[in-house]
Amino acid sequence: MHAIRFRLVLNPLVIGGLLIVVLIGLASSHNAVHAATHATYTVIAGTDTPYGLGAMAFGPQTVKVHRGDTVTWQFMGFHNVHFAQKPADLVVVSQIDGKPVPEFNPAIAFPSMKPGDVYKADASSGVPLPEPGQSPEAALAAFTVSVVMDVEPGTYGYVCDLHPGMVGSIVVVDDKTQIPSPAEVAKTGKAELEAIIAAGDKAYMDLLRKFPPQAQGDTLQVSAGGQEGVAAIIRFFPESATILAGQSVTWTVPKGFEPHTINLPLPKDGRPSEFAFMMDSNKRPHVLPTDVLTANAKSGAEVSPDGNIKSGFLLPGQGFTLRFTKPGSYPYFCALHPNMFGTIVVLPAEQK
Ligand SMILES: [Cu+2]
Repeated sequence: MHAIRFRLVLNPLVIGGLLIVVLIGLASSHNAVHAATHATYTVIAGTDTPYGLGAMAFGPQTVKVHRGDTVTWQFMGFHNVHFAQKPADLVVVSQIDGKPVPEFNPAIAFPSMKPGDVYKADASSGVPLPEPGQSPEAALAAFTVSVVMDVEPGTYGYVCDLHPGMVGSIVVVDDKTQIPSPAEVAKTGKAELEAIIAAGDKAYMDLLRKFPPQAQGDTLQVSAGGQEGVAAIIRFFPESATILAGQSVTWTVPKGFEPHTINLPLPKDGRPSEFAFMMDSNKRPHVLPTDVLTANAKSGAEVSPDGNIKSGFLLPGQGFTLRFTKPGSYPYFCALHPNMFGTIVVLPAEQK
């Protein structure tokens, strides 16, 4: 497998894409043929805007189908589909070649179903990973997940493992029950997601007002991301700010879906990979976090003269504080989210 040479860049979830392609290529016959009477319903998985706001929801959240109908997911953001009641752990510690190693959960990274399979409890779709040279957008567009609901009438819940709280359900009803058409379902799904984005837009403005770019007292408060219901905003508020030498910055990750990191300085040669792909001696694939996700500083630390700080994973609800004693400009980034940047400008203490 020459694929093991690639190190994947981009998003934390941009992992093992190569393998997925290989697996799907090997396994899938793409020959799900259904009776003409069976309908196909499309559910939209998330919606990401170019300005960092995303809807962490399936639209529509609930879709009714008849037995034998197909449900297809159209991915408009980085998500997966897992037929389970609760999400799997994102990172697990595995024995790899006799050593305990934290790795991106293979149950999430790699698919256990292929397009056109009949529903099976606990099956999961894998994640929409770019192949080398492919853009994340192209990877999303090419990512196909569909399932034939040839199962007893009832409610079948599913989750996105990447965004705990992002849940959907498929209700299978008997043939006599009238249900909305695929076109109506598509319209409902779009409207549900638009409403989430609209609420997120409003929250975005509120965050700009709520987090001014100066310290209050001796500490500048920065919101690492924003959250409004199931809308997530992948930006720092404020993105740039000015403090005085000796003051601190506290980043807080709002309760919600998205973890972040605080890393400084900016990398010299492009974005570092946050995960690396490897094969163990049994030829099993693994996706391992790299050094950029490994903490080298504790909250409360003073920024060293070379300014090399890595917070490690900051989970929703967690905070991280740094004290800046030396004047200068300190750009930083989140190692999990491309385009998530901020800058702290530190002025000498006597001036403002
Ligand atoms: Cu982030």
